[in-house]
Amino acid sequence: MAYETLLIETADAVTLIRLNRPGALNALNGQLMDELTAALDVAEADPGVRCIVITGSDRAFAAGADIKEMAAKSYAEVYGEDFITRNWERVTRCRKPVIAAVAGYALGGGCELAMMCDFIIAAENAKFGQPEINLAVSPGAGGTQRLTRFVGKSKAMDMVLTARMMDAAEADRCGLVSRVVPLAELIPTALKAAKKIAALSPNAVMLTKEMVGAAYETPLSQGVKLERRLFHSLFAFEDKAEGMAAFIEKRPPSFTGR
Ligand code: DAK
Repeated sequence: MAYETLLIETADAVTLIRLNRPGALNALNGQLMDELTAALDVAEADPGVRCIVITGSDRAFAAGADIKEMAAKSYAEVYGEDFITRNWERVTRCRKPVIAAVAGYALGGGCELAMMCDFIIAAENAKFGQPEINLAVSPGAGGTQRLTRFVGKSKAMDMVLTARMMDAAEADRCGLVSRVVPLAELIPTALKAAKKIAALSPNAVMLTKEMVGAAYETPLSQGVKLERRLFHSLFAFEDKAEGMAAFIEKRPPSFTGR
């Protein structure tokens, strides 16, 4: 498929998806979200891809849903076409790990998209915000829920009610991002993390991702029970024997995904 709003490269089992609407600070319009959905479908279906990185430009990860596209939409239209739900949540259904590499603005739907990924690596110039209240709407792609789980009620309320942006240092302090690096090191750092993940046993990676994801959806006792069951299930794969034998034999493991 030819993409008009994305730039995509795959190397070393990692697909790097770059949001690419430079004239609109990567505002997330219907075409971009359709293409992102298609690109994630392709990466998920390709057994040669083990990890995905989503990034934007140095100036903007994404400045939100496309306001110019949304402005003319009526209630009947957004409800009728299942606006947002239809094509915004593919990343939350990825079984393979997805890293957001964020430089510049990650606002509104851009912040929500980053939070849908498994973890966020931020450049020092990153700015996160949910400024929808300025437009007399609210976050609509999970922002009130995921941001609150990441940063707690007080900061989430502050951000969604005042539209205040959080810089990378504050995002690091409050756990919204996993690490902050100089802008020039953002993509190399994200790709290094992705390649490390891609070299591991894919079943262990996907099941471990599922376990951490469950921490957001289940009470502790249920989450721990799920973890135990999935941990046991990892013993069914040949990769478990290989990983442990390689350690004992003091050699690098060779994982097959079986
Ligand atoms: N949409 C469309 N165009 C945008 C845009 C956006 N979100 N953000 C920036 N642009 C465009 C600007 O219009 C400008 O285009 P031209 O005028 O050159 O044609 C170009 O990008 C450069 O922007 P600026 O000239 O404004 O650049 P500055 O450096 O001066 O300012 C800024 C950067 C990021 C502070 C500013 O552009 C800005 O405040 N942008 C809007 C940020 C924002 O409000 N984002 C939240 C969008 S609302 C829903 C689900 C989800 C949502 C809503 C409903 N439902 C389920 C119903 C989500 C909503 C949102 O995300």
